[in-house]
Amino acid sequence: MFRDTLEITVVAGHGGDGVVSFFREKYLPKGGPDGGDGGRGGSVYLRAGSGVDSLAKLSKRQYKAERGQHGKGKEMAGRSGKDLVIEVPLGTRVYDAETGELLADLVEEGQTALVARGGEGGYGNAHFATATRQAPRFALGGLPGEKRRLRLELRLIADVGLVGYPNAGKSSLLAALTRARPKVADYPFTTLSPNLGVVEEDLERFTMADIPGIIEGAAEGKGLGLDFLRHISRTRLLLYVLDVTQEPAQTLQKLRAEVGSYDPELLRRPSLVALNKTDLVSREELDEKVGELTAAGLAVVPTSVVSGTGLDLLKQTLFQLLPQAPKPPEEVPEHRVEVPTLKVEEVEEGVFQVFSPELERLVGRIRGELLEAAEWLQGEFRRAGLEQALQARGVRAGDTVRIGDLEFEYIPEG
Ligand SMILES: Nc1nc2c(ncn2[C@@H]2O[C@H](COP(=O)(O)OP(=O)(O)OP(=O)(O)O)[C@@H](O)[C@H]2O)c(=O)[nH]1
Ligand SMILES: [Mg+2]
Repeated sequence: MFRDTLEITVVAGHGGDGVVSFFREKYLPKGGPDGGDGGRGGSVYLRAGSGVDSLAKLSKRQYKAERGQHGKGKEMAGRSGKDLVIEVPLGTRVYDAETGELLADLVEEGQTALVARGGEGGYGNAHFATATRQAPRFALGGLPGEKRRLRLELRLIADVGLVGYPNAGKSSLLAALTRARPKVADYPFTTLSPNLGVVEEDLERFTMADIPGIIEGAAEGKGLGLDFLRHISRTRLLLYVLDVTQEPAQTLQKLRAEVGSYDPELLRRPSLVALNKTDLVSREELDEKVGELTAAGLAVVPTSVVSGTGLDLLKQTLFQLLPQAPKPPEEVPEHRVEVPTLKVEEVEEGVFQVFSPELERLVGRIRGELLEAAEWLQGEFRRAGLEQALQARGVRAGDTVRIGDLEFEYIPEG
């Protein structure tokens, strides 16, 4: 089965907690703090590999990376969670399913995207020991891993895309020019999913994609429709395959109308016509049809897969045209930037609440004695710019400041 769109949920591992622990040994009543850090949670990655040819193998709805282990005494850090790498086909685009944002476009072998970052592990109490704070009875909890719903969309990557009505001989051409063996049969919609082949000559090569036949209304979803037009959107050259016995000039016009209503840019892409099944018409009829098509402004190569005529010329023409064909335009994934926000509001007279997801989360991560962590937290608050924010809001010495569960009296620096 071929699948070209899919939604999955990826969940990175939770970070392990740091622990509160003190060194203990016989005859040594009071040892120093030795609580180890928690391990980082595993992240989830998508990696493009040519061994995967469809999204169908991704059968699970949810993919979860391992969590990080908690720290232990004797300053033993918890083990990090294993990363999870999901293999996807070349040409997979990755969108955030909720926002629609393009996160990655995996077009090269081995290209990898981080789609859910593992949660950071927390510090054990050993981390917080200083000359003046020799026995901290607090540690930091691990952070949750990122969770995201993804929409995956496969767009084949090929140099040449075969476009034509059903039964025109697209799959036959692919089979004649490459080692691919797509199904060929004398009825429309034989091809239900795209096929890729490689055309080779000496050291040169290009790839060719055969997609299901396109009919009028495809751009609005008729026939196998839109889904497959997407696959030609990344080809450098469109090869229109026309059956010489089926009104080729009109057919070309209708095909181009469909392609253009899907994406007008595709009409400006380098194109060529293979006028196929020439074994079925007389020399005169062929000349007449070629004349009509040439008038439409596209170069025409008459071919017959049955007799083999024109196949070599078609191949040579494609080799000639391709170097000039530009790479199709790429949408560049937007860069995600997180801006930390920090707001201070006076909730009652002399009492100020700090709204900052970053700082609230930090306070929420404290394990053990919250008050003992206050001094260390102050350093973190300073780095986050809390001092300036409080002063800007007019907080004065002696006022009460609240962040999450923590409440303290404000004493200006210095
Ligand atoms: N006489 C003749 N028949 C051909 C030629 N090329 C293909 N055919 C026949 O035309 C029929 C359709 O060929 P396919 O290659 O399956 O056509 P297609 O365009 O891939 O069709 P869909 O996958 O349905 O869109 C088959 O019976 C082929 O044998 C040709 O050059 N001459
Ligand atoms: Mg076919």
